[in-house]
Amino acid sequence: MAVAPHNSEAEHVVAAPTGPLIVPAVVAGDAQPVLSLVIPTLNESENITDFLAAVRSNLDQALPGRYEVVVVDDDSADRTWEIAARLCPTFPELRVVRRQNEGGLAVAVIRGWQVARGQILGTINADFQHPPDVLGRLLERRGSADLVVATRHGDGGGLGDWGLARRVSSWGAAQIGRWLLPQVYSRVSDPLSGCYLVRRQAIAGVQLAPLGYKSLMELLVRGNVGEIHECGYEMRKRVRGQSKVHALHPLQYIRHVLRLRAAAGQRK
Ligand SMILES: Nc1nc2c(ncn2[C@@H]2O[C@H](COP(=O)(O)OP(=O)(O)O)[C@@H](O)[C@H]2O)c(=O)[nH]1
Ligand SMILES: [Mg+2]
Repeated sequence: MAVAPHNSEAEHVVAAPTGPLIVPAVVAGDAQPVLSLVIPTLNESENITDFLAAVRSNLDQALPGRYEVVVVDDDSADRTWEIAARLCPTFPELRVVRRQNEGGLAVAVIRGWQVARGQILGTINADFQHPPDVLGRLLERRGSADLVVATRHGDGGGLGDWGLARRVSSWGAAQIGRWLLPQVYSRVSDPLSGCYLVRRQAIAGVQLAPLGYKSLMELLVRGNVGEIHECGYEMRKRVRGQSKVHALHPLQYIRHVLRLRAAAGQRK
């Protein structure tokens, strides 16, 4: 009789949820961490081990024993998911989702929250552009808010040493957003941020439908987000690996903003 090979990485990898993009209000089971932090990844083999170590040391200080980290990897060719899964036996708070039938950064984040068990849901990039120590500051700033956003535009925030092209495209994206979604920009200084914490109840049960990179705008339009706090951070330059932004992303962003504008009109 053939014996299946023992594959310890595979044991720790969870399949991505499918179906509607709805975060459940109620979490089954006994394991109920306070915070579930989702880290979306695509070909981050050069960053993932060090980044998870940095997240771990920050969260071990801020919320010892009361958090989980969920890596949502899009079946990366460089096997980021496998590298992350190898850390699971020594990092019990870590879970790894391998997503094989779907793409898109914003959707990846929501898929992670669908398997998350915490009452506070969060996300941060894996490339160190958001400094991992922002996590402790976000938790401190949260207070009674539904949402706390790491922002480049205020309170010690900044773009670091971003190149001119990136500054211009980021400025352009913000101008389009300000024009088409003024109600979002009046509430948050940086709705394009990819690092924030949101209370599960503020988005539970809501059908989400983001396109492309930006998940926060989606929550601000479709969710039931009340009080919002912000926390400034200086965005760093990516040192290892490559940005996955490509030529089609600006178009996808505009389509997403237009879709949200229509959704916001219907909610009025
Ligand atoms: N799961 C998933 N993660 C992604 C995808 N695109 C980018 N990422 C991750 O999202 C984060 C931000 O992506 P990045 O390419 O650095 O965007 P940039 O900072 O705007 O250049 C990183 O952790 C990436 O690995 C995607 O399509 N799926
Ligand atoms: Mg990046």
